[in-house]
Parts: sequence; C-alpha cells; structure tokens
Amino acid sequence: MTTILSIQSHVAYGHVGNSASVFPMQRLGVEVWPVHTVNFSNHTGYGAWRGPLMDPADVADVVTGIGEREAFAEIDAVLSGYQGGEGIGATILDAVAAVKAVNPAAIYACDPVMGNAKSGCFVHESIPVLLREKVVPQADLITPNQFELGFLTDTEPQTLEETLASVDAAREIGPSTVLVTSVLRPDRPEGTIEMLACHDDEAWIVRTPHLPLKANGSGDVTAALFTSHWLRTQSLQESLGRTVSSVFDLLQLTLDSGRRELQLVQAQEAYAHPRMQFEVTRVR
Ligand code: PXL
Repeated sequence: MTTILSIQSHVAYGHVGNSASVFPMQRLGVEVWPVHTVNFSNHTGYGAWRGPLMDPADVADVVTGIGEREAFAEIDAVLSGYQGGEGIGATILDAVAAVKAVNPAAIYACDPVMGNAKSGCFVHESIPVLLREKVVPQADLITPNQFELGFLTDTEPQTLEETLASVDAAREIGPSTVLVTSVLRPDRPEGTIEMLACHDDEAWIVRTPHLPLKANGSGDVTAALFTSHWLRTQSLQESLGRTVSSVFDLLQLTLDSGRRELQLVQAQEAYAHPRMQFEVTRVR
C-alpha cells in the first residue's frame, strides 16, 4: 500500500494543506498519515482566522510517536507544503531524515510554497531563503509554480526553453523530479496555462484552459495527486495526465458552484476516474 506522511496545515472550514490533500489521496487508495502544523479555523486568504500554530516541538513529538510504532519503514514519501516558520521547516527536515534512516527508499516531496506571479511572495520573508538553502536540497520531488521555480534558481523563466533550463538548475540543487505548475509562457494560446513534469532528462507538458478562479488549496491538491501517481506509476506522462485532469475538473466544479472553497468532496470521481481529457506531450 502506498503510504504518505503528510506534514501540512489543518483547517476546520474549507480546504487547504492537509484539509485539501488528504481526501484526494485517500480517494486514490493511498494510506495517508496527516501531521498538522497549524490548527486554524480557515485559510489565511480570508485575512482573519483563529486557532493555533503548532509548536514545532509538538509536531516533532507526533512524528516521533509514529516512529515508536515502528512505522517509518512503511512510508513511501514524506509530503510537505506551506511552512509557517523556520521551526516547522527544521522539524520537517528532521522527520525526513528520521524516515530515510529507517527506509532509504522513501522520498521527500516538497511543495516550496512562496507565492505566485500575480500576488508575489505571500509567506514570511525568511521562508523562501530557507526553502532554497536548506529544504529543497533535501527534496527528491518538488512542485513549484513557475514563479517559485524562478526564485529557487535565481532565474526568471518565461519561455519553455528557459523554464526547462531553470528545472535543470533546480535539479542541480537536489531533486530529481520537478513538477512546474502555472507555466505561463509568452507564446501560449490566449486563455491557456500549462504544467510541466520533469525527471532526470525527460520532460512532458500539458495545456489546459486557464479558468478565471483563484482557489486556495488547488496547489496542495496538485502536489498530493502528482506525488501519489508518481509513487505508484513512475510514469511522468501518466502522473501528469491524471493530475491535470483531476485538478481541472475540481476547479471547473468549484467555479460552477459559485463558492469560494474548493468543492473537494463533490469532485471525488475526478480523482478516482480522471477523464484524461488533455493531451500530454513529450518535450524532451
Ligand atoms: O494552500 C496553502 C495554505 C496552507 N496553510 C494555510 C493556508 C494556505 C493558503 O491559503 O492559509 C494555513
């Protein structure tokens, strides 16, 4: 059974972090062990929220307890997302090291959440540097958007060639697998957006309509689905096609609902049986 230790935010209302990624992974049949880094009422996009940030020592304690069940050997991947502070970053790296010490085949899948091209950087200013210097070097798989890929590699990728070159620069830092989301190259057909998946020297791209929607948590779902499919198939083409199909249908359903939060449960068929409506093309 594919098993993922997912160290992310929990929100009671709505869907970001673990509250966005756990259910889609479970719906695929993945065994998920969620460890929560915050316990908030709702995501921070509302500008107001309640509930605590977890103390990094408490997060570490929960991970230690899982180790005491002698369960690290079962973990195929540690998955992390938004990192609220430097303490949580160090705790996540400690968890990765502890799991890999028991199971060297386990991978660390890191979504280096910093911001996006439209909003700029929306995490604390210490986080991008921490991610670039300390976290990403330990990662096997990263899922930056095109903007985050630029920061990680000190580049400003625009074209496909530039984006592939930035992926190569990212791979030199550590991770062998890179999923680039929200690729907005200047020569794209109007109203489209792309996703690019790379492993070693292989790369695949897929294009979808760009829906007029900014849904918090969609990146978290994307990282979770891609990591799950990649662990199971080791096929970039299949992992990318399945992920994009599911996320597009989730966003379309959310848009059609007129609601602000991802329609995460309503879209469950899209995870279990993706329509594979988009063509995935090899670019390298
Ligand atoms: O989607 C990333 C995320 C994670 N955790 C919290 C958030 C968000 C995005 O809004 O608010 C608490």
